[in-house]
Amino acid sequence: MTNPLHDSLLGQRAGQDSVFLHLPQGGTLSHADFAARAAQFAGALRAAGLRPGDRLALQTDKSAEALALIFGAIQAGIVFLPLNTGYTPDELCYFVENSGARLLVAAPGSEDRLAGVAALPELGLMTLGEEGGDLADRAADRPTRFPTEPRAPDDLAALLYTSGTTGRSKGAMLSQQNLLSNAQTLKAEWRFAETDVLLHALPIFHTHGLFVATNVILAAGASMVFFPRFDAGQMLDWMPRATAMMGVPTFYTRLLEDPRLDRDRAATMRLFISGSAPLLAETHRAFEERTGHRILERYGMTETNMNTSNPYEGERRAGTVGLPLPGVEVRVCDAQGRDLPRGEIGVLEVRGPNVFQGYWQMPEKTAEELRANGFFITGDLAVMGEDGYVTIVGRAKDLIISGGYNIYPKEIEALLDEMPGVLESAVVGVPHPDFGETPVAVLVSAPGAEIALDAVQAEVADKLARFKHPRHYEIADDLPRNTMGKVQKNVLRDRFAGLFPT
Ligand code: MCA
Ligand code: AMP
Repeated sequence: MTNPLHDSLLGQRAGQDSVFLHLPQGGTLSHADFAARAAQFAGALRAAGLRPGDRLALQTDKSAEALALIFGAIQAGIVFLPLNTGYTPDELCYFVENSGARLLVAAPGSEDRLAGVAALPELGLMTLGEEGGDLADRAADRPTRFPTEPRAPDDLAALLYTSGTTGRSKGAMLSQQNLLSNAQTLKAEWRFAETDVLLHALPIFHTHGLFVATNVILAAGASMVFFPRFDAGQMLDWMPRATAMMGVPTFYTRLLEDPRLDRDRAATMRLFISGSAPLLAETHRAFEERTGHRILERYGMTETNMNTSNPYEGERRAGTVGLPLPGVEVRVCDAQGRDLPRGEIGVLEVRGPNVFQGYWQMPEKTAEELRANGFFITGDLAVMGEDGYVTIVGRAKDLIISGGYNIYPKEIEALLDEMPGVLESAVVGVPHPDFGETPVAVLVSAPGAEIALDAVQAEVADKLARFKHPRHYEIADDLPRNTMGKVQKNVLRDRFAGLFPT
């Protein structure tokens, strides 16, 4: 095999007329059509001067074209970094600079908005959208076959930015083998086959939508209904033509709000999978009552792909993330990395072919989170039962998960602390009926100063993606602290727990 990820996912089906994508706006795309378009993108990237190992940044709307670009990059040995479409130019600059990307691909019409980013040295800017763009035009002129670039299993395929357990975003280096091994394991564990039709409404700039959903479907030779975004009504329209769905918990709570969701509508479905954030046991039960299906919950991270899953056959236990996947070692440890007995709460550590290669150009950060013996410290607090089922009980890291998107309080606090009149700030996650959790900001004013909340919110809107914006601000005299002087975020969480009734 020359390029294991390309060959196993797309290459082996490149000549097949079988459907890969059902497009809700009309029509389908076969494996052969998709492979041909990916090859054209591979050619266009090469013609633009990108060599194997170079980085390609993309902030594009979800479309078949954007997906084909990603698979073109894989075929050409180019390392891609997909970026949340909600990121502001300020946020984007960091990722592009840090990764040393040679090319940024963005939506047509975004050139003015991205002028500051495009001014970075040695960076090209091209556009791509559902309806075209200059990269699409260039690709149209390229041959529909491309000589696949040979890659070794440890060669990098993608850089996915995540803040990990602390601080500024870091590029998680994912190798060909990391991605392929996980796709093959999940395909087998979840019994995906050519007859499956997946409802795909996740974004394709994160592990869940790209590596879990798309790679598993390709590995199985199955097809997916490729929605531009999640819309409960549209999902329900398509459900009778599908067999499986993958989603974050918000998908499930929103589906439950629609009275059309019932046993009949879900009659052709064989599997509903949830992940990226905790699924409430209550949602699990309500979904089973309405549809007769027990949601299969699994657990993973950007750095590790998927680690544990409830079983396909066997008990899908609400409130747990199931058992370690085959080939993945999972242990619950104390802070020194010593194994704790079953039933005790500790930090979850994982090791296996799924675990990433480290953080891009940050060897110290890598050493802090990836032990010399190969175990990765997830920062999630968990307990493992006698029967091996893992339950995530909390987080040792300061992280908020809103609708499946990660928000790092530190990033928001750093911005708030710089605002005129602000002495200090604290951001905490509180329960939210739709997003699971949402950030709330507490601001303390400097002596004699007054905080202009309008100005604070305007600055937040300018600098940070919408999903990170606190949904509530409070001005307080001080922050609760323990005897060591550390801010007691749990006190703040309790104080605001009932702000958004769930
Ligand atoms: C959109 N908004 C959000 C979110 N999404 N705010 C907070 N949290 C969010 N997740 C903003 C919108 O910009 C909008 O702003 C307002 O909130 C309401 O938008 P709405 O129409 O309700 O949102 P939506 O477009 O329907 O999106 C909600 C969503 C979406 C469907 C839950 O966020 C989503 O697809 N989430 C999935 C994320 C995901 O794939 N995570 C996997 C990460 P305004 O009001 O100003 O217009 S991978 C991972 O975690 C690991 C590896 C794993 O285990 O999978
Ligand atoms: P990310 O950094 O986007 O890869 O997010 C990974 C984090 O999401 C994990 O470290 C967990 O905190 C959380 N997560 C993912 N799946 C689950 C799940 N099923 N239950 C609870 N938390 C989860």
